[in-house]
Amino acid sequence: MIVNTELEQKGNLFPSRILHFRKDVDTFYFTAENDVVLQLRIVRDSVMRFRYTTTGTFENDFSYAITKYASTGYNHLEIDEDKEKYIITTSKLICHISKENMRVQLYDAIDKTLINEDELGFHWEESYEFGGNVVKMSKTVNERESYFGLGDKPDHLNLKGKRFQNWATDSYAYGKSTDPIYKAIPFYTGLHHNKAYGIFFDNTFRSYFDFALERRNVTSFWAQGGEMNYYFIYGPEMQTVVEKYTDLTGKPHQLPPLWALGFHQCKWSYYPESNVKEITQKFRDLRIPCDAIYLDIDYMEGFRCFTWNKEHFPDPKRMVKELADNGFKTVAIIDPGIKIDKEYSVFKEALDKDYFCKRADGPYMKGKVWPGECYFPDFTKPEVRDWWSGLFKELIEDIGIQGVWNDMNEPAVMEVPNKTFPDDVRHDYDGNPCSHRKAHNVYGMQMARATYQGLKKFNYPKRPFVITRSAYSGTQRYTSTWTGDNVATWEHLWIANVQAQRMAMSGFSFVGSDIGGFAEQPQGELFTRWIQLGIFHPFCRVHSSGDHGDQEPWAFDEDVTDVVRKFVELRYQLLPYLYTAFWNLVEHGTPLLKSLVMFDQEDNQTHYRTDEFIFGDKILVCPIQEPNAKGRRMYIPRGQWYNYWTDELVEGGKEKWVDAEIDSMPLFVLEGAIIPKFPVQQYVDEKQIDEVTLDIYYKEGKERSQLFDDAHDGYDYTKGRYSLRTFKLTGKSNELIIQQHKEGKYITTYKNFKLNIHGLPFKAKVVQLDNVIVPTSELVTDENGLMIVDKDFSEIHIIG
Ligand code: NBV
Repeated sequence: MIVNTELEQKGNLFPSRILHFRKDVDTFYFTAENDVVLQLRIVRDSVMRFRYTTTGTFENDFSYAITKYASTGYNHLEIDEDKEKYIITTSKLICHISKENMRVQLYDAIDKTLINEDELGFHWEESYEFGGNVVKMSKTVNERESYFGLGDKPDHLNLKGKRFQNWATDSYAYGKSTDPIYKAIPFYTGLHHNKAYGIFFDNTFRSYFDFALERRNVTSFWAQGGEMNYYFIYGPEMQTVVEKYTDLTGKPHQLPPLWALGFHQCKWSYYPESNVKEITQKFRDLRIPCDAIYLDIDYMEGFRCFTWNKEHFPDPKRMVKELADNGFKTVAIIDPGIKIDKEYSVFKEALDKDYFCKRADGPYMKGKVWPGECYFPDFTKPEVRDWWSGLFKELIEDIGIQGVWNDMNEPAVMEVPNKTFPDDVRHDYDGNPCSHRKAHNVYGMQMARATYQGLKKFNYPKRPFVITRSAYSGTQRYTSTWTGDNVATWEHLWIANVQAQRMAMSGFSFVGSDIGGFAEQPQGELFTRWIQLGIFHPFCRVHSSGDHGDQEPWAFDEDVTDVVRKFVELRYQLLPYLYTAFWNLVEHGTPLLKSLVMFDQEDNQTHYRTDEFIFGDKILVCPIQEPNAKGRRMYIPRGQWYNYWTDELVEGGKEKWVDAEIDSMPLFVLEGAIIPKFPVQQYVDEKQIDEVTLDIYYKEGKERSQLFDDAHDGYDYTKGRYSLRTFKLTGKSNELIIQQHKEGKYITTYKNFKLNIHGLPFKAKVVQLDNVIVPTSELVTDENGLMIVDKDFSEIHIIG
C-alpha cells in the first residue's frame, strides 16, 4: 500500500479525551480513553520527544539515529493543568497538551510566542496489509514560515510548497525534481518570526513530508509503519537547531585525517596499475596538489569484494606503497552484494554463518548487481557487522588502503522494478526483527558503520576514512558522503551547491559532489566552474563514469589546467581554516557550510536564496553557475565584506554584481576575520609547515577567529595534544589589536606567523609586540614586507 497524500485517508483515527497522566522522572505519559498514549520526554530544556502508541503499549525503544552521547538534562521542569490542557514548562519551552484531543502547542518560554502547533496533530490509519498503522502528524503553518533540511533533496533550499519522500534510492542521473534519491534524513527546520525550530521524525519506514503543498496552511509528515516518534528541537537560531539535532544524532566520532580534506581524483575506473601510476604522476608533474586516488569496482576479481584482479594489479601492496611514497593515499570501493560463488571465501563464510538476508518464507534474498547474482549481508545484525569489519584486515592492515568507499548500499538491485529488496526481506535490526519496510533506510548506514569499524580497527593508530552513498540520520558519526550519480550539466552544478548546503543543515557536513559530473562529459568551462565550487565543499573529489572521456584537470586545455591548479592550491592554503571548522563540527556540531538563511535568519532576504553560502564561518562563496559568465549578481549578507581578490570592502544587505572571469569566482571575507593559511603543498604533510600566514582583515570593531592544529592524524588530539588558538581582533581608527589565547598541549611544527593585513585604514608607525615597542623599520619581515611574529605572541598592537 502506498499512501500518497496525507489526506487520502480511508479511515483516519484520532486520540480521544485524555483520562490521566503520570510522570516518571523526565517523562510524562498521557493516556486517552481509546488507549492512545502520548509519551513526552524532556530531553533538554529545548528538546522534547513526542512518541505515540494506539494500543496502550510502546514498541521496544530502539533507534539507530540517536547517539548514546546525546546531551540530556534540564534546568527547569514543571507541570500544571487547567480545565482544557496540561502545561509543561522548561527554561526554554512551554508545551500545552489539550485534554480534549491531545493536540500540542509549543511556545517560547521567554517571550511566549507560539512556535509550533498541531493542526489535526497525531492521527493514524490502520494498515490491513502489514498490520500496525500508517502514522501521521499535521501541523499548522505559521505566517511566512519557511522550511529547510531533509538531506540530499536536489531541490530549492526552501522546501515550502513541496512534498518529499524518504526512501533511499539508487538514482543514476537524477534531476532537479527527482525524489527520493540516495539518502533518508527525516529532519527539517521551520523558521518564522525570526525563530527556528527543528523536527526530527525518527521513523525508518518510508516517510513523507508535505510542506504546505496539499493544504496551504498545513505541514504534515507520515510514515508507512512504526511509531509516530519525533523530536522537537528549539533554537531559536537555525544554527543552534542544527547543532542540537547533531548532538542528538551524533557528531563525527573523530576528526578526519587531514589528507581526507585534500583534493581527490577518481574515475570509474583507473586500471591497470600503470594507468593509476600515470595519472598520479601527472598530478606531480603538473604540480596540481592531490592527496588521494580511487579504485573503482574494476580492481576486483569479477567484482568480488575483498579480492584483486591480479592481471591488472599483480602486487597491490607494492603499488599502494609506491603511491604512498609519492604522497597518494589509495581509496578502494566496496559494495554490499556478495557474489554467489562456492569458491569465494567471503561468500562461503557468510553462508556458513547465516549472515545473508532472507525472504519472508526462508529463501535467500537474491539480487543482481555488478558481480551477477548476489546475496547481501544483513548489516542490521551486530554479529554481521563485526564479521564485515574483520574482512578489512588484509585490505587495510596488510595492503595499506587508506580509505573505503561504500557504493550501492541503498541497497541497489538491478533489473527489478523497485531497484531494491522486496518489502518482505527479513532483518535482525539489532535484535528487533523486522521486514525490509523498516530496515531499508538504515541498510546503507549500517553497512557504512561496519566498514567504519573495520577501518578504525585496522588503520589504527591512524584515523578511519569512509565514504557512503546512502545514509539515514546519524550516519555522519561514521562517514563522509557524496551525492551520487550526477550529470555534467550546469543544472547539476546548481544541484551540487544546494545539496551540499542542505546536507550541512541536515547535520551531515562532510559532503561533496562528483566534481565535473559523473554521467556525460563537461566542457572545460563547466569543469572549471565546478572545481571552483568543489574546493569549498568539505569532501572534494573529481569523479566520472569514465565512458564519456577523461575528466582529469589536464583533460581539457591548458587554461583549464591552470585555473584548476590555482583553485586546488587555494584549497590547500585554506586547509588550516577548514580543519579548524571541522574541529568545531566534531566538538560542537557546527555545520561546515552555512546557507545564508542560517548565517542571518533575521534578514528575510536570505530565506529564498540558494546560491550563496558561507564556507566555515567567515568566507562567503557564490559559484558561477552559467556558461560564458563574466561575473554575476549575488546577495551579500548584512555586514561588511572584503572582496577576496581585490580587497575592496563592500557593504552587505543588498544584491551586487560581482566580476568573475573564468579564472576567478565571487569570494568574500567577513571584515575582522583572521584566516589562517598553509603554504601550498602537493599533498598534506609533504613538507613540514614552518610558518602559517594569517590573513587579517581590518575592521573597526571586534571579531573572533580560531586556528586549530594537531598531528593531522591519529588520536593524540583527544588526549589534549592539540593546539587551539583564539584570536581577538579589535580595530580602532588608528589602531589594530590582536590578542591570542592558547589552549592544548600540542607543539605545532610552525614557529611563526606571517601577518598579512588587509584594509588597514592608517599607516602603521609603531608595533607593540607583547608590550615591547618595535619601530616599523626594525620589524622582522619577509621578502614582501609581511611582518613575521613568534606564534606564541599574546598581544600585538599596530599603531598609526
Ligand atoms: O562502481 C561504479 C559506480 C561508481 O563509480 C559511482 O560513483 C556510483 O555512484 N557505481 C555508482 C555503480 C554504477 C552506476 C552506473
